[in-house]
Amino acid sequence: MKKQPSDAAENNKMADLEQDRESGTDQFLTTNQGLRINDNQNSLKAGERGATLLEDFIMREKITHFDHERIPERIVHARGSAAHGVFQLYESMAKVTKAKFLNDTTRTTPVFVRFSTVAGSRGSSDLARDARGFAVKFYTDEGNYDLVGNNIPVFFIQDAMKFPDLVHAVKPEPNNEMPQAASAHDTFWDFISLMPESAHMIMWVMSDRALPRSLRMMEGFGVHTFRFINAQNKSTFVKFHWKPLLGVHSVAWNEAQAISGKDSDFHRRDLWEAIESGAFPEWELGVQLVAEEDEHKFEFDLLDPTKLIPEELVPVQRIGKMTLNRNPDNFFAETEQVAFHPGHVVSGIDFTNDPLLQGRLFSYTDTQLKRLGSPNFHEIPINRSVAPVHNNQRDAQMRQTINTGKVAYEPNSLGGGCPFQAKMEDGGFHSHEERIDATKVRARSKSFHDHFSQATLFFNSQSAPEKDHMISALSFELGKVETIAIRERMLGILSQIDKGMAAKVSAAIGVAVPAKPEEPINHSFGADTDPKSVQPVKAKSSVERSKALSMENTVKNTIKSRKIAALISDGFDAKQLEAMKKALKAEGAQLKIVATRLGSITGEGGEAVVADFSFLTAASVLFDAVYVPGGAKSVEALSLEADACQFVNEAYKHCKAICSTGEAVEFLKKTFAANSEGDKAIIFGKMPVEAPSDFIRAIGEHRNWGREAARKSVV
Ligand code: HDD
Repeated sequence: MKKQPSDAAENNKMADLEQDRESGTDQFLTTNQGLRINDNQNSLKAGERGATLLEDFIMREKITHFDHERIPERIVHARGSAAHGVFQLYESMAKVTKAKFLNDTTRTTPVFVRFSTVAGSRGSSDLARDARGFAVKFYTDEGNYDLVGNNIPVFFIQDAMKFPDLVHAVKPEPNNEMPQAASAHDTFWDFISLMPESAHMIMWVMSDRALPRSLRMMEGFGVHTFRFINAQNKSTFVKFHWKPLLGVHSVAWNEAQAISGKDSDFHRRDLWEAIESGAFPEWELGVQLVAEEDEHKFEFDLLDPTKLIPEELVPVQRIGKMTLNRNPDNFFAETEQVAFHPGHVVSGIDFTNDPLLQGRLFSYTDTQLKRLGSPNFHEIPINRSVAPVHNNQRDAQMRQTINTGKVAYEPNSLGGGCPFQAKMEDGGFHSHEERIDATKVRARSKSFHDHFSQATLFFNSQSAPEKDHMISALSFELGKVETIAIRERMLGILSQIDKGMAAKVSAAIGVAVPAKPEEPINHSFGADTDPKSVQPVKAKSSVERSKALSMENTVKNTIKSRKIAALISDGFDAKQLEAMKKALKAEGAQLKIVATRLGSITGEGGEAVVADFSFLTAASVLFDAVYVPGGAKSVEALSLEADACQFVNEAYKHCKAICSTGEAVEFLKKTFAANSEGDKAIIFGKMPVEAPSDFIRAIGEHRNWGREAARKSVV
């Protein structure tokens, strides 16, 4: 284990989780039975040139194990990256929940967090346009608590019954297995165009939220409304949020596509490297609390997972901080085998009747049985609870626990009645006693029928560049749809969200908005239901714009862990380079040298700097900003290098901060960065005084998205 949390109690908990680790160093090679292996190079043969013998139990064991190395990948969220960390509570939430890890500010709770894309296979690119999974396992003293959320606060569908349809529609088309990790194809939009309840979620996945700059710069959401239960068994509704301390930032779509080619592990690498370098990712856990008696005071239903509670109506209270401080040791054992489940709760947290959540409560155990192969998946080290487990479950494939004694039933007298039920005051889980007096039906509540008002709220809350990106994304996705009737139906949906947006997409994809956009529309009802009775309605949203929904309003005052490329060639100005490196390092950012070749590059005064990358091994899409130091010879060489010019042009196109000092201004003049008038993210600086601070401010802004509108007249 590389980094041990300091707290002693926690060390013990972590030690429990570590007990099955095996380093393989300083040890003899053995079979799985512990027999030392003498020759790992040759199979047992009848003579040097003879046939291999069936007797070779060592080779058979090795190959059998290899043959079974792959387990089924997750049907969704197959592509994932994870890390260990800790959660620290700021203030006791005892008033609303009896969950001990949310009561005691002196406790540190270990966590394991897995981020994922949804649609792609395990080997697909990190930069697909997609929602991101954000699943947190809290190893609490009262058992494991899993908060299995996404980086988007709402979902496509309202009822779990539709989940297989949604996933079949978005996955590669079954006849030709295309496209991989992409929603831009007919089956997805066919389904969406017939499911108006997805309108709100579609706005989010067509926004830049679906293209995070880093997993460390994403928000997380529990999506459903859950319940907190306090010691008096009083219930309070709760929505969970994760707020990244680095802010919420995204890349451009064109950039995402290029990153997929240059480094399809971009997010995985970024998370790994940040943790290795000590720049530990941090999020604050936020809660929105709604008193039980206020359940019906909103214009939407709290049980509808296609709705969020605007922060203007219920503020997010930040109650603790999660820090990821340790990379997994073994991807398969930890990241691949971790088994999350929304039904892994602790006393003090309970469910609501959200029909999507209710279905999830079934699905996750079922999927783990298939994927991990046995009901003993809880015994895999990464899934083990740090709270002791005692019950009468026995046997099954791959059982690890060696239960002693003959009592495996309850009630019993031979085992002294053990293990016995826990009273509520001893932490025994007691389901929230909700009064239900209902007719058994297959139906959707009328309170779920407003599909468009929050989609409109989301669109209206975006800045102008964010709206442009959404329109481009929709134009791209629907432009890839071959069936014209699907494009038309989608325009019908979009026009009910925002007519201006629909008109722009319509112009881009060459299909007119249908005259009667509201029909045909809703397919989320049974065959005997009168369609008119279930058509979407549009509620009046009590909030017209919500600040929290736009990334424009996020944290923009830090460049911690950002990567900046310095373009150099022989003859660069070493003093300027050093000054910039120092200034960026002081702010927690890294300056990486990208040069005309790898190896040692010589400065004007004979100084030597080793290149981190060459123009062959790097690309501007892998960096947050570009700096070009002076030095006449270096600048001349860069000016003649098409890749160097392209590096800057791409950074310009993706609205990044670009800075030159000394003679490098001449190089920038040969690129689009020459269009710097009024562009605060293009800095022609004098070193060492002004350039770093202006540059640092510009990088902190993340991007100058306003450049795109200006660029249209230039590029
Ligand atoms: Fe799910 C995995 C999040 C709806 C069925 N889901 C999975 C993961 C995340 C989510 C983050 C990956 C966990 C990991 O890293 O291992 N899922 C969500 C959210 C949803 C949601 C936020 C809606 C609010 N999911 C949902 C429904 C169903 C499922 C309605 C089925 C009825 N989800 C699964 C699954 C997966 C899964 C098939 C695949 C692998 C796994 O569970 O362990 O059971």
